[in-house]
Amino acid sequence: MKKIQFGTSNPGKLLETQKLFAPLGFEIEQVHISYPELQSSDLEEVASFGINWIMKEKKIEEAVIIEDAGLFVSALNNYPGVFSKHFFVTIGFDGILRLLKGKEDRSAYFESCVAYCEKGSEPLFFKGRVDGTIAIMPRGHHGFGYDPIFIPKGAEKTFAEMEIEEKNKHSHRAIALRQLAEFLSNK
Ligand code: ITT
Repeated sequence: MKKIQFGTSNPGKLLETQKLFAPLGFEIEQVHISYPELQSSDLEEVASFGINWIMKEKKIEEAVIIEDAGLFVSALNNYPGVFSKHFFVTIGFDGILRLLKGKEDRSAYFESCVAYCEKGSEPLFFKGRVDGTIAIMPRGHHGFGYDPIFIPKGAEKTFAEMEIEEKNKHSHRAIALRQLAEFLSNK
């Protein structure tokens, strides 16, 4: 089984990635490497800085991925976006629901940028986006982060009401990871 290390502190991201790659014969191993997060409004810039820093500073066995993601809410001028983690740990998804009270436009999207790098090669980037709406009330107990308030387009459930396999049919992360999987299977 081929191994890819995943530099993440987020067990939810890890599980979603493992579920998607297991049938393809890849073992995804979590590694705890914290890397500096660039202050930029562009996820790819953040991921690019992170992966280049890791390849320079850390010992990678064969290949590594990192992922940066965020929730972009239209009525909040696309906030929290790249600040999604900070917003989540300080104000939480309740804060989004409060800010959207009385607003008609509840559209939002999640975006993901996956950076992948093999030892001795240049990093590659894969992006995914899922459009949807912010629910009126939080629903569901699966997943992490903003999952209880995000309903992807074409679904009625929030991400938190879905098992991982179902979330992976829709999610920004799965869209980006499937492109990486396709790249790896064509190598
Ligand atoms: P890393 O260690 O991999 O960086 P993280 O949780 O810090 O994990 P990000 O920096 O990408 O991840 O932060 C993005 C935040 O956006 C994350 O903490 C969640 O609050 C939110 N988020 C991203 N993807 C999500 C998803 O699929 N479902 C719910 N919330 C998500």
